[in-house]
Amino acid sequence: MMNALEQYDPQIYELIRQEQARQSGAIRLIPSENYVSRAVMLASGGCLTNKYAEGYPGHRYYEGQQVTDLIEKIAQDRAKKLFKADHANVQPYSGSVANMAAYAALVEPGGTIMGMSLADGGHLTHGGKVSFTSKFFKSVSYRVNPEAGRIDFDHVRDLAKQHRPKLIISGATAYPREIDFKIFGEIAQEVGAYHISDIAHIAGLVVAGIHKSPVPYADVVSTTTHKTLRGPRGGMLLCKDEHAKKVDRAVFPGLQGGPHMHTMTAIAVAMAEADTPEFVAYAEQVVKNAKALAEKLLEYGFNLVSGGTDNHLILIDLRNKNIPGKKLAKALDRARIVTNYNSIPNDPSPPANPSGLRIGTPAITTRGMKEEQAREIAKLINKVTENIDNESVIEAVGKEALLLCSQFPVPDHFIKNSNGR
Ligand code: DSN
Repeated sequence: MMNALEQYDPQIYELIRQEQARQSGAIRLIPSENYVSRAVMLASGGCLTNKYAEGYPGHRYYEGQQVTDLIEKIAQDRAKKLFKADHANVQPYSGSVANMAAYAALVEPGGTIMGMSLADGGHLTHGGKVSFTSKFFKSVSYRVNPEAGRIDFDHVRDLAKQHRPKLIISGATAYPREIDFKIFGEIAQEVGAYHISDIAHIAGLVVAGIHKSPVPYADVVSTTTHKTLRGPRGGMLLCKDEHAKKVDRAVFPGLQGGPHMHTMTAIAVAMAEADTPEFVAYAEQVVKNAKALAEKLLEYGFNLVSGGTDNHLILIDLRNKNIPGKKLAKALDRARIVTNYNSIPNDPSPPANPSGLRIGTPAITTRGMKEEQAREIAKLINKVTENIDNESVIEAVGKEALLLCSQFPVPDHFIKNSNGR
């Protein structure tokens, strides 16, 4: 495929080659990123990109669905098995659309939704001020406890009782601790709200059994497919049978037209990969690596929101280092360590130049790195932090990072194929 691209569009071929080199020559710590297998890559770049399939298997608005129906059913079945859910919709283009569809399925426009504040680790689509989720719905946000950096369920319950939302969203995008979905389910029941759980970040940890699944406690579970779950860029909704029709109608024809069949095909492949002991071992290592990285950072005097991590991500509060998150993220990027600057709870600085840095371990774990390398990475982060204005040190760290990358090349395959290879 790449040979054909080189021949027909050398300019784009060259840029893809450069991006591939960047991904392989950098320590990628953005917690929502990963490396997919060659099998996932092939499926997402295959001929299914040519097919329109508006509707659902057996009920399409276009002919020629002999193969697409089979693929969508396989993707649905694999997702249902993996997440132990009654129903799966594998059509959402992304997590944002999946969330919007879940809300639209259960709440009338103008109804009240309640999610974690963006500033405290929630996602834009959990009712963030600038998101359409707060324009089409009335949004109420719960905060984390400012000292502990953790969800305060008394506060969530009080707010729910005060505002009587139609739905409560559990889940986050920058929250380093395990979330008790059962309590969220109980609070939702107490106030007569639906419970939607967004597990985009931790889906891989949930299917591996490391974090408890929200499926028994939520009306609808929303996820992306590309973070810890290690599939292509996409979204998915899981729900109880009673909500299946409403959820399906909200996705199509409510919010989307034809599903991206190539992505769905790759999701099917990723679901099979996630249903293996190798995936469980990877997910366990993701958390071990995050804990090792967090412990070493603490030793270097970094303040971590909530004091550490239970999952794949770490949120560093940089105020004691007197370095804005953006400045450190940019310096680290020059040193081949890729992170993202992020708000911390009660951040005195604005989101465009916040006080935090968000890092995570899915991608380095996929490369085979373990606790020893996680600690080494903490050392490199510290070196850049302590020499933030010294370009020659930053360059030297970049060389160390490149060496580490060369020792852990990006693998093509993560699981044995059916021939045992
Ligand atoms: N904003 C993405 C992330 O990086 O967490 C989630 O959509």
